[in-house]
Amino acid sequence: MARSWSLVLPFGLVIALLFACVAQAAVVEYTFNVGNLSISQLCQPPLIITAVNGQLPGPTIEAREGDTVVVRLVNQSPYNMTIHWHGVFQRGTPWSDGPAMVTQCPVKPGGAYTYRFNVTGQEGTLWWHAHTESYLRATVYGAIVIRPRAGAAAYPFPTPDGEETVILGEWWNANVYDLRRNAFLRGNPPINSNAYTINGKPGDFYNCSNANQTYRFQVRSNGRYLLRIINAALNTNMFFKVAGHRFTVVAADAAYTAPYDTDVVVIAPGQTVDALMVAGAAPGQYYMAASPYVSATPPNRGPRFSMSNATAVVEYAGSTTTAPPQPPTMPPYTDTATAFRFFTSLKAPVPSGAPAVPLSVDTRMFVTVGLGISDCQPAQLLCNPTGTRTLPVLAASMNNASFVLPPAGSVSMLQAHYDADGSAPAPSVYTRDFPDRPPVIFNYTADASDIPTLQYTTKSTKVKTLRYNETVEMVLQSTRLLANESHPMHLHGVNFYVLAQGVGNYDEAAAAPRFNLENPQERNTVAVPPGGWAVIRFQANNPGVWFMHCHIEDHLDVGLAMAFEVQDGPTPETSVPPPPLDLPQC
Ligand SMILES: *[C@@H]1O[C@H](CO)[C@@H](O)[C@H](O)[C@H]1NC(C)=O
Ligand SMILES: *[C@@H]1O[C@H](CO)[C@@H](O)[C@H](O)[C@H]1NC(C)=O
Ligand SMILES: *[C@@H]1O[C@H](CO)[C@@H](O)[C@H](O)[C@H]1NC(C)=O
Ligand SMILES: *[C@@H]1O[C@H](CO)[C@@H](O)[C@H](O)[C@H]1NC(C)=O
Ligand SMILES: *[C@@H]1O[C@H](CO)[C@@H](O)[C@H](O)[C@H]1NC(C)=O
Ligand SMILES: *[C@@H]1O[C@H](CO)[C@@H](O)[C@H](O)[C@H]1NC(C)=O
Ligand SMILES: *[C@@H]1O[C@H](CO)[C@@H](O)[C@H](O)[C@H]1NC(C)=O
Ligand SMILES: *[C@@H]1O[C@H](CO)[C@@H](O)[C@H](O)[C@H]1NC(C)=O
Ligand SMILES: *[C@@H]1O[C@H](CO)[C@@H](O)[C@H](O)[C@H]1NC(C)=O
Ligand SMILES: *[C@@H]1O[C@H](CO)[C@@H](O)[C@H](O)[C@H]1NC(C)=O
Ligand SMILES: [Cu+2]
Repeated sequence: MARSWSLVLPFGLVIALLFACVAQAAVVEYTFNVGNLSISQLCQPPLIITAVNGQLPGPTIEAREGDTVVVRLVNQSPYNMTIHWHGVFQRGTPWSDGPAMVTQCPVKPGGAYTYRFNVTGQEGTLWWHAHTESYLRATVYGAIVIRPRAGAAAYPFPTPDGEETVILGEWWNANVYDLRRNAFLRGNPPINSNAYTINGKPGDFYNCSNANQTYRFQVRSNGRYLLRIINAALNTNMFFKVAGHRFTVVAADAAYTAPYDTDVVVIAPGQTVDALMVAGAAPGQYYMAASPYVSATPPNRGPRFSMSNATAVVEYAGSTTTAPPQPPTMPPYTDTATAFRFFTSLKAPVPSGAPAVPLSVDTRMFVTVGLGISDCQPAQLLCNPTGTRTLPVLAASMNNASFVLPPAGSVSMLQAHYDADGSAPAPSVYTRDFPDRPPVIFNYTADASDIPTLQYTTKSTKVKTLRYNETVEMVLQSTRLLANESHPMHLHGVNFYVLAQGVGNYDEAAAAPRFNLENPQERNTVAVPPGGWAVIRFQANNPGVWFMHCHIEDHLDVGLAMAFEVQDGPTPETSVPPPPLDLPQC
């Protein structure tokens, strides 16, 4: 795509016009062929995985703020498929958000659908991934890079000499779809991955020496690099370090932050962190490493994790050293203090003079999040062979509502919302009774592992209905019914401000006076501290149906989700548009 041109005028005068300087928005187009890829990892026999354009990770979408992105998804895989553009607001394009049965029916094998959306009002790193059930996002994911309209020179930090996308992932030596379906049938036992990956490759510590299993990243001595770090892992929070180097965090979830100096980045599933790294060490080779942060206590109650690390190599150009790369010292797997420090240290770049954070709140919600138990679902044949209700299975809930998607073959929630036209009769596939408060008040952070009556939860599809442009404040309170653990809560459709975070039971009288209303971080995914709480605030200025859920796949699968139904505003621009003609039908 031509970004600049030259006008050759008489008298040899050449005037270069930079498109970017006149802030011209472009249309960037991609075709995503989702299909089989045969790949061998960890020295195992080749495995057929589902991938986009034969790549793992899939292609990076590169755009500038204000551009229109058009992606044609062609489903050549054997599975129902959708893609979610994680963190993209989708203002005015709710039918392009992607979660299956929330905003669309899936694209069936052999089908196609074109996603169209603008990336307006956000800059930095986001990512895309499959948003269907059964683990398909383990191999169907990639980066979205949104640069300023005027190019890299317009970053609110020193222009980097280079940029590198660093996508953390998880790898299974198995067909993940079958693996997940079998686990579901047996009552959702967790399944740990065989390796973590950096840009699809596990690195040097996995009992497999194969030159193509380690990602290599070239730097020039004293160069300044922008690392766009994405946690695409299904179930694992990660620590990230580079031996002998420090970082300056400059953005998270495509929102700029005040510069934050650190030697370790902590990143929950769904989150992104942009960090500058100066290659100021002695020329040589250094390991970049990602290791799990296991938030759960007791640890065996959380998603399973493998005690290993993914590595890539940072190599200085021209270095002649033959010494092996130096590894960084990773934090202990259970280092919640380091995670809490990182998560609470990020701030918006400047104290906002204008009231960026909405100060008056229309709706206050207090929402418990956590794991529990439930009855076997009818489809879970292997956990409930006799049809009795005596075998409890793992479940998760928000305010004791354990979310289930509308059944395959019905209609998406957004379609039901659109068809209901904001009036009675109520939409067919959900109810409007998601509670603002927990139905039972209890000591949320007390160990309740021996109180099954509290742990028990039931399945439903409840939404919270909001008027257009309402301001919502939500306290997310972790429960300790089965375990203390961090839940990375992700909201579609808008960003939120993180006003406060803490441990224990939320105490409004103590917390509210200490809210950061000056320069809170803006995010699309907040890691609610284990055994603690987070307070978020957002403006519901995007009509549609927006999923909110834990980004740990094992928790989402068992119901740690809800949805907001945001009603239309007064104008066509503030209303849900008609569905695109090629929107898949169920
Ligand atoms: C893709 O792989 C699956 C096995 O995972 C196989 O059943 C299917 O036939 C393959 N499809 C194509 C188009 O090769
Ligand atoms: C690595 O190389 C082997 C054989 O050389 C190949 O089978 C495999 O697919 C490659 N793996 C990756 C991740 O590129
Ligand atoms: C997307 O951007 C284009 C070009 O600026 C504009 O014409 C269009 O109205 C925008 N679409 C939405 C839904 O805002
Ligand atoms: C490598 O193999 C050894 C011996 O089988 C095993 O103990 C170790 O856990 C393996 N390491 C990884 C990272 O899989
Ligand atoms: C990664 O894990 C291996 C053990 O599996 C350990 O020997 C190595 O030091 C670790 N590397 C880093 C960078 O932490
Ligand atoms: C709630 O439980 C925690 C952890 O067991 C305990 O420290 C705290 O005192 C309890 N709070 C109340 C009000 O009982
Ligand atoms: C959740 O709801 C179920 C079913 O009504 C009830 O048995 C259970 O005690 C409730 N638990 C909590 C924590 O509210
Ligand atoms: C939405 O509400 C905010 C303040 O709460 C106000 O500044 C803004 O103008 C409103 N926007 C619209 C489109 O009504
Ligand atoms: C749960 O977390 C809280 C707050 O971090 C802590 O005080 C408590 O000891 C933890 N409880 C268990 C059982 O791990
Ligand atoms: C795929 O989607 C169709 C229609 O949306 C549905 O009928 C079918 O059951 C789905 N298949 C699977 C394997 O989920
Ligand atoms: Cu979770």
